[in-house]
Amino acid sequence: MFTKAFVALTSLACAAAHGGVLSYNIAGTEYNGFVPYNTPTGQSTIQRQWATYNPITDVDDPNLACNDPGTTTDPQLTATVAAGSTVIAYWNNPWPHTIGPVMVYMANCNGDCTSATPADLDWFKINEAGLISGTIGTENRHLFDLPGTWGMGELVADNSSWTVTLPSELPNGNYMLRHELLAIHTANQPQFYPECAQLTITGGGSGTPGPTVKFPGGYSATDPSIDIDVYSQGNQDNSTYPIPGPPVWPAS
Ligand SMILES: *[C@@H]1O[C@H](CO)[C@@H](O)[C@H](O)[C@H]1NC(C)=O
Ligand SMILES: *[C@@H]1O[C@H](CO)[C@@H](O)[C@H](O)[C@H]1NC(C)=O
Ligand SMILES: [Cu+2]
Repeated sequence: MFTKAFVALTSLACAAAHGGVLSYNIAGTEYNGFVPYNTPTGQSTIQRQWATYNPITDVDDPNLACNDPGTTTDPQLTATVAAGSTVIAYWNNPWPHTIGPVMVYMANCNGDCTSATPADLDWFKINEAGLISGTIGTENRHLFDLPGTWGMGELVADNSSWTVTLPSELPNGNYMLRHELLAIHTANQPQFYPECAQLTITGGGSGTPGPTVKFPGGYSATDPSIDIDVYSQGNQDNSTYPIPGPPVWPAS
């Protein structure tokens, strides 16, 4: 009895420390996400499955593309939306981390996304926000040093949500949409929070999205923006944080 209560408490505390995207607003329509910790049976959403609130901590994790397990729901849904529309992703509220970049990727499924394997897709980045102001460090060491403000901090300030505009240049087709938070508040231990949802784009343009990367594959464990200690002395004065991954398409 005592043991059971202890286990329940620790798993709650663990879940409260992390999380993921719980729902989406796509061009004004609300879509529920997959509910982790619940049985997949009977769950039918536009989101790919994710089992726990825990982060992925290794750039080579086979589930880096669409979280663990990243499989389809039954039946798997897909949201139809016009290119140029707004997508709002809602994380568990309040999202517990404020240090690190926010990135949004897409990949053409070249057919039905429901039969796509996330690790095989070619991902291009459509949005990112890294160090917005101040320094990487969190200490106010000098009179004019400001602790950094990050994309993830803006996400928390914006009701733990992230708003992105789907490029109007996107050609029509079926796409996987991938939101990713990279939390770097633990020294030299990145936390990746990827979440995927299936979209069918209509009213699109004739752009050529790219450059593309695979996940895993797109990130290196030795990238100084991934293997980073935000508490190091050098980073207290460092106001340059290159966001990992490819440049945003289309270039602005
Ligand atoms: C804030 O986020 C919650 C979901 O976490 C959502 O239900 C609510 O509508 C949002 N509030 C605003 C003002 O957007
Ligand atoms: C600032 O931090 C970035 C990201 O870790 C790193 O690439 C860069 O070399 C650092 N700059 C200095 C001057 O230390
Ligand atoms: Cu966490």
